[in-house]
Amino acid sequence: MKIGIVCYPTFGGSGVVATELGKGLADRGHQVHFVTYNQPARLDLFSENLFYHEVSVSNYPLFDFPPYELALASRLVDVVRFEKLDVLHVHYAIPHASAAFMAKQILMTYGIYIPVVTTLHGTDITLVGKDRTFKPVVTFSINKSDGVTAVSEHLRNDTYEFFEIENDIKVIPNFIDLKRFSLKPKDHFKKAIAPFGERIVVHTSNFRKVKRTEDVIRIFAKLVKTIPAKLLMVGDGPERSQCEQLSRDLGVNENIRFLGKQDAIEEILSVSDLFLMPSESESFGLAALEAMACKVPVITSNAGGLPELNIDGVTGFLKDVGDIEGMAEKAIYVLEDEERLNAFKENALARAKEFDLANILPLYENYYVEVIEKC
Ligand code: GMT
Repeated sequence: MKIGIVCYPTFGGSGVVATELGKGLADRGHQVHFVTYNQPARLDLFSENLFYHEVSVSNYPLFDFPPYELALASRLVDVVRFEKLDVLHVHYAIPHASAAFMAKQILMTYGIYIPVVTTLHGTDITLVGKDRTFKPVVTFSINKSDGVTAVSEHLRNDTYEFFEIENDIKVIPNFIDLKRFSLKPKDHFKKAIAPFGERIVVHTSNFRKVKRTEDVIRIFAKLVKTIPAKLLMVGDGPERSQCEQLSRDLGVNENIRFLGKQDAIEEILSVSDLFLMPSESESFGLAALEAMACKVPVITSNAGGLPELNIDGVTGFLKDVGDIEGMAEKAIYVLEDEERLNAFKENALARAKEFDLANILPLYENYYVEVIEKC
């Protein structure tokens, strides 16, 4: 198939899923065309089946707000017409699904019908979508898509609850490339970070409010009273400086390293013993899956789709949002006993394997075929 992919080209979950999906489809012989405003962060390889079409928006002084959606729609018309695409797969409702709708309408004037599949990733529904400003556009673009997928049952149910949706929504969960995300021999790195054999706790995110990064610091401050440990905070974003200040206020800054944005996340996860994700909302929790694939158990909140990934008492623990005490208690429980920790590590990996790219990719391929045949 010739598949167009539209996504945010950033390190964020939806961009990562879209890029890894495109790379996987290209490996299986499909021709994949990315249409975005920047080269996607993980589109770092050359393949005869991968193409990248940049969307550039004019900076004409009249435009206080450069019209990205229109530029994207125009580019999509071009790419679909001249590359003869079979299907467009847009990740994130705003503005990608609405731009795709506009492109589809324009293409009809050329006698072309391009099927559009929209994947909902979470923040487009839970945060952005519920803002009344966007609600009509999100509802319309979901209903006008030829196929709609959501990354968890929970997100699917939320979408039906908050929007008037007439379309079927198919759940296709996030996936993991186990060739990249697996335990790497990084003992020298572990020694440098934890020279006295301390446990290594890790958090990776974009440090937005929804991630409750201050909870991570508070949980760590509690557990380090009982368990000698180090905390690695990976990523960057608006909450980082508050977290740095909080770690000083709680007197645990000597045991915490803020590493900023990192490409080789799998190497950091490979030296880690426990992953913390106390998010306010999380449609799936790709970062937790990445940790589990590197044999790291996870303590997460029970928000959103996290219970569909993290099995309570098996791959880690689930606690209510904001239950810092409960999360710290479970973190200590997992970390205090070597044998128990190893059992949790094995379970985490076994669960991650269920989300292997090789299992999930055919679900998308079959869905494209189903949607194309229906149109
Ligand atoms: O987590 C983020 O803030 C990034 C966000 C995004 O929109 O790119 O990630 C969302 O999509 C990921 C891929 O489907 C999911 O694994 C994340 O759980 C989801 N984030 C939230 O729901 C907060």
